[in-house]
Amino acid sequence: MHKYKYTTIDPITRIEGHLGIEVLIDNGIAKEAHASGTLFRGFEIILQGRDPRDASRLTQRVCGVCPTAHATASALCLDDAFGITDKIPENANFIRSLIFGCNLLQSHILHFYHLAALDYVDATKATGEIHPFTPRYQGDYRLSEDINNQALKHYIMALDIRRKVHEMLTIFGGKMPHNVGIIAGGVTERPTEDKIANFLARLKEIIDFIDNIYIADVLAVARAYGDYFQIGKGCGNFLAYGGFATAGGKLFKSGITSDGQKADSFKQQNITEDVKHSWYRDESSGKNPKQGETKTHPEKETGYSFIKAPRYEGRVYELGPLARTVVSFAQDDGKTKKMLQPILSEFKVGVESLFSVLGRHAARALECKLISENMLQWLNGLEPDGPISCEYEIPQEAQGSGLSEAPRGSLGHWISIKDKKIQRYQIITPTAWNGSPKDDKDQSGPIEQAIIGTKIKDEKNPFEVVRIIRSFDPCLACAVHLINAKGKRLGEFEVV
Ligand code: NFE
Repeated sequence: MHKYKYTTIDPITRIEGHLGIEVLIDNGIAKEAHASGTLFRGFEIILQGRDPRDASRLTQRVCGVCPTAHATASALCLDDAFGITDKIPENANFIRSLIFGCNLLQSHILHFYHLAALDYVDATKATGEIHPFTPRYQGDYRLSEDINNQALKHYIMALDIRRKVHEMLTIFGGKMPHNVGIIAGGVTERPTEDKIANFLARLKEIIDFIDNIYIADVLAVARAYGDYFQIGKGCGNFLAYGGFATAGGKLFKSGITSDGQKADSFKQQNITEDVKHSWYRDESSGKNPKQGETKTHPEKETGYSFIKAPRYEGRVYELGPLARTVVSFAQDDGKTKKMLQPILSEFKVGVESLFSVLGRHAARALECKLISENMLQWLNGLEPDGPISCEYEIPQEAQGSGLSEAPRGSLGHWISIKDKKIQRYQIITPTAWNGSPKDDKDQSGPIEQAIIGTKIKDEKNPFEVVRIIRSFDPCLACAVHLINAKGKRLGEFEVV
């Protein structure tokens, strides 16, 4: 009989939310991985029977980290259902992008410095203290003392930068989290010269931080941990809905690719959600979110997660900053190619090496550069006397969808309206894709696939596993909700 070592990390700390991972290790290799979202969300149920306009307020409560992504997707969804997508004034498009862009920047900076960096930076070297930097693993910290100390200073500096990005968001969004600026039909806040100047003053400092500190720190980590260009590849399929309307189309391109060289167009009717291994009733399996249902079945024996398994044409796809970068690269996007080239040259790697732990961190930092620089154009495009919203009537019956990007990948909202009320609402978050369990064909989800096959050097300190998981920046608050408290368990036992 085969004896496996079976490692459970639950919860994974320094991520957003509560994710449990079980990894089956055989002779130092991860043979099997189960990603489990052990909380139930249920916003789809809360929304039934409500005024459709409530969606932009309530769905933001799905998560305090990416609420503006939900505000954006729900506003697009309502615009579509109300038949006003083409009537949204340019001012409103720019202000929506500015509000959402702030949130994306803040989220990426949060992820690198306050969630992921301590996998690479040894906080105890400078402070001599383990607390409050726990839990942490022992061993594989490779940065020189100087770079390590500098990174710790930047850890503190990044807190201040995030505060300033929040302030920037409130100029047009009113507050953070859960802005009140983005609504169906446009936005609530008029652009004034004062507000534009206020935004700009902060933006210059943020751009400076991204260009000279954030990107430099990611490169410093990449130089010391170069083997992580080969670790955590995952499914190798990438999908992006596209986002951030600009004058020349979308800043983030829409599409799918499997090699980073050639992209195909994305069609939302090809999305389905499987539930064979999720705690939902089997009759809702395989449905497109337009017809999607949320019927829980927590006792289901084949289930191991409250996350469904979203698939595209029945295949597993990774979403997120890396997916957006690769999808744009495959479409020959000049800005993306220009940003990536110095990295590919310095590390002497091809685009396929970006399908990795380090590729995900690099893509996140680079898209901060892209967004922050585009903010200057969006600010310049504002017309203080121009309109900020359009009129509409809530239809008696309608359907709509709102596809956007979120910090962690593509985000979709779908609505059906009946008697002017929400009849059905479905949300598929990026972490639902990336953190999904196996599907009806037993294909493992993207994070699971990225772990399977990985060599684990020290099973008591499974750096590889947590670095892979955190490179996806999972947010289980987004994917699932409602706590079913479980303690931390990190150990080994034999499965016979
Ligand atoms: Ni809670 Fe979210 C993002 C969304 S992830 S953070 O980004 O949508 O599923």
